[in-house]
Amino acid sequence: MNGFWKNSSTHLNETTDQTTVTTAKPPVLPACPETPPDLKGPLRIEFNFKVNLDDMRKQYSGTLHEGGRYKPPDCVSKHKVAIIIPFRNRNEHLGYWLYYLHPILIRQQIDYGVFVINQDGEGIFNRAKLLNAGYVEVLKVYDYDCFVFSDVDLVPLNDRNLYRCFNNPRHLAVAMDKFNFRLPYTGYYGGVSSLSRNQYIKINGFSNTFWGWGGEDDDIYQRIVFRGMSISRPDMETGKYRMIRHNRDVHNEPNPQNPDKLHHTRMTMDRDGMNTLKYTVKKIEKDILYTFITVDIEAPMK
Ligand code: BGN
Repeated sequence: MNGFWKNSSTHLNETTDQTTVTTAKPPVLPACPETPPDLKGPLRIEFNFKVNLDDMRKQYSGTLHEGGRYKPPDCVSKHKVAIIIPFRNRNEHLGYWLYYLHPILIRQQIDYGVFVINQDGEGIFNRAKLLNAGYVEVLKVYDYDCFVFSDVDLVPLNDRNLYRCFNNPRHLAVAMDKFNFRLPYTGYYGGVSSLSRNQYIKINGFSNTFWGWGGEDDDIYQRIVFRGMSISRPDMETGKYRMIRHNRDVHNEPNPQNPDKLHHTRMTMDRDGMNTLKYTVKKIEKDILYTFITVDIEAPMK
């Protein structure tokens, strides 16, 4: 027996014989189980320490791949998920987010990547337009079929809240501490949500025209309803979130024009969305913990 293996490896160096190539193939991995086996349930989340990103980079160097990407090593995940985070000037929040979310997402056994979409310049912030740009950019990287859109200041309190896609668009952040662990209103779709590629295409993506704070999530909710879909949600225990406290960004003040726009969503959604998106990529930085994409979204000044 020993002799046989010895001979065939010597053989490998000398010729590219078909049978030798076949024996060198890696084993076929099984599909990951529907329910990830190592979830812990409720988690303790605190924001009272400093996150050291360099320590994390070392810790994850053998686990994550360049650009903040992960694949379970011992099974094939059927969930190819891009996590898209709209961003500007919130490095401290991003540290906590990465610190808590990577281990959770790894336990959830998804094939995922973390993409931070950074708004360039000092213009008014536009969350939904950044999410649209993120959708386009991540599809240039990998064949993602599911998109989780997450604010940078939200960390789940339960790892059974699955960062994947469902038969209907999902709202994940259903019980945030800032709303006393309740939904503020039935049609609330803010914070963290997921849509499959088909669901996103059905609603023409998100609006590009909600500048400043407020209403863009209500607009997404309406798009979903107007296209005949409903919202899928985890139960209120599983859907608990902690928000990192912060002051409002001066470039993200409530915009008094936004509420009225919600009366027109049904009429405008087909001509305001992924089919009218315009932006330019300024820079792409690949870190071991995330991909950081800076985009110019033609933001007006305050
Ligand atoms: C709502 C905002 C949402 C926000 C939630 C929770 C608007 C539109 C006019 C009603 N909607 O009032 O965008 O996520 O509060 O903070 O401002």
